[in-house]
Amino acid sequence: MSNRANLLFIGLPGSGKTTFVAALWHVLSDRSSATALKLTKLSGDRTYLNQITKEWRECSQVPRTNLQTEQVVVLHLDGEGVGAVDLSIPDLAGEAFKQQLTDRRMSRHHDTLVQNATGVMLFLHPDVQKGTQLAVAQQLEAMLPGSQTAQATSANTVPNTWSPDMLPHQVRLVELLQFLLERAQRKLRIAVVVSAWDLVESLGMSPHGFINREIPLLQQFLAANDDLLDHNVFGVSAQGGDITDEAEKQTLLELDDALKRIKVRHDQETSQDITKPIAWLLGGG
Ligand SMILES: Nc1nc2c(ncn2[C@@H]2O[C@H](COP(=O)(O)OP(=O)(O)OP(=O)(O)O)[C@@H](O)[C@H]2O)c(=O)[nH]1
Ligand SMILES: [Mg+2]
Repeated sequence: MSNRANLLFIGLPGSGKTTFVAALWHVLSDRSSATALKLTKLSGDRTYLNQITKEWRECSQVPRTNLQTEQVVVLHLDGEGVGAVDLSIPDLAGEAFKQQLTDRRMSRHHDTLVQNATGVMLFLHPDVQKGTQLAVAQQLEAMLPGSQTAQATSANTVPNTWSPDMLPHQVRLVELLQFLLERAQRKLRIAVVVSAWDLVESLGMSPHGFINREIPLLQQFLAANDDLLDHNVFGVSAQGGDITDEAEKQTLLELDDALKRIKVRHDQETSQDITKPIAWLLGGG
């Protein structure tokens, strides 16, 4: 008998959810590498998985998920410390999470997914830190009476009224987690996945170190709520590199085995096992 488990992948648009699912399906269906979780059988409609994994293999951009293209992926897995499990993972649109922030409402469908979630994977792309927050702060400063730059500030550089678009990235992530905790019925395991890890690995930090330094509000929120959640942080390069850079894309395509593109960093350990964060969410590791 298999247990049933439901994971919830959350993250803003472009945070790497679909790319992760595509690489995961490649690894599971390829079966040639040692992974914490293995596929036990194939069943259900695999059209979506095969389509995104084909794009992934070809180093093409996986299509952005929108509210119409959201799919639920079901995987039959087995692993040490986890046992046989029928795992369901909806590939949701980041757009839906963005709407939760602007409308402060969650659809009934999302609410059901939250209530049934065994574990949550929170995706964040390391590049989104590059925002305009400093520019906004400078504009606000210029508006203060007595500011040296106040005279030079023309009407069109004065910021408009506040809008949710101005929310810093880490505030958005904490908001998304607050929505979850409010609706979840039990203590949740949350795996934070810093996607596109290849872009930041040269900084020499561990994934924990990275969010500590770059996204401290999120780190503090996770630590302060340890009565409601258990968390862990992984750095995952699911694609292996920047496919918008032609030379880098060629290097990735020339690898004799696409599995070698994947890198998963956890604390000081680096592996190619993309099932690790899922195994941890399911109680293994
Ligand atoms: N450099 C690098 N970029 C990556 C990696 N994985 C994903 N990306 C890029 O990050 C972005 C994430 O894309 P998706 O996987 O579609 O993100 P998503 O969270 O599914 O987005 P929505 O469907 O809009 O919710 C894309 O531009 C990818 O090319 C990686 O391992 N390395
Ligand atoms: Mg997507």
